[in-house]
Amino acid sequence: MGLFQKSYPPEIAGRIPPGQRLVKTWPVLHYGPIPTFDGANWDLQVFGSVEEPFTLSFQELRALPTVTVDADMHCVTGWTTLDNTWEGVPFRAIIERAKPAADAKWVIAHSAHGYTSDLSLDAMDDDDVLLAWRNHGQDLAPEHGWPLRLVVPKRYAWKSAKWLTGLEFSPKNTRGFWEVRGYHVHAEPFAEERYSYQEGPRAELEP
Ligand SMILES: Nc1nc2c(c(=O)[nH]1)N[C@H]1C(S)=C(S)[C@@H](COP(=O)(O)O)O[C@H]1N2
Ligand SMILES: [Mo]
Repeated sequence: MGLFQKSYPPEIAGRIPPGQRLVKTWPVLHYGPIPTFDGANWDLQVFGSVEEPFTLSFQELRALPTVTVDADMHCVTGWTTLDNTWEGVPFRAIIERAKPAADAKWVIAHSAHGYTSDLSLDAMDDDDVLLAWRNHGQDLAPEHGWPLRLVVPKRYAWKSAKWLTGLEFSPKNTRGFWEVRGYHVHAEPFAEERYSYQEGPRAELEP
């Protein structure tokens, strides 16, 4: 603990990863413009190394059973927010329907304007990972990812792609937008996995 590290009450201190600070507002952070949404032309494609690739229209997406997940959010620039209530479709429902092939080890999230993020299937196959369209009981604002964003609470928030348009299962990793720019493939906040130089030599091969 450095001299300038802010200290938090014990009940929340354990939820703030090293090098992070708690903020009360919800910052907006992304690269590039906010895409416009047109429900008639929107779809989500689930493809790659799966037995049952499928595409969901906006209506089909919104007809699926939903869950509510209470999760913290950690941006690698240093801010953390606690107790974000997300609503949407659990990623495990996508896994069940798509049936990943035995060799699928990675999931590449694709979103508007070519933004991508790569996650191990191990990281994605968790009960708090979801495709969300509501936060704290309200539809997501366009700047927070409407109509659909990925939420992976146990990874730095750049992995949680806003304006999600596709989920690609793959035996091999393809580094995402930030991962090719020097950020970590696994990105676990409590291990402070911020940068690619911290990765082991096989981080991209063995999830
Ligand atoms: N499509 C897309 N998703 C994105 C980003 C982006 O630039 N484009 N930025 C990421 C980063 S760095 C963070 S911290 C979170 C921020 O989400 P918020 O703006 O809803 O707080 O979105 C992530 N998802
Ligand atoms: Mo971020």
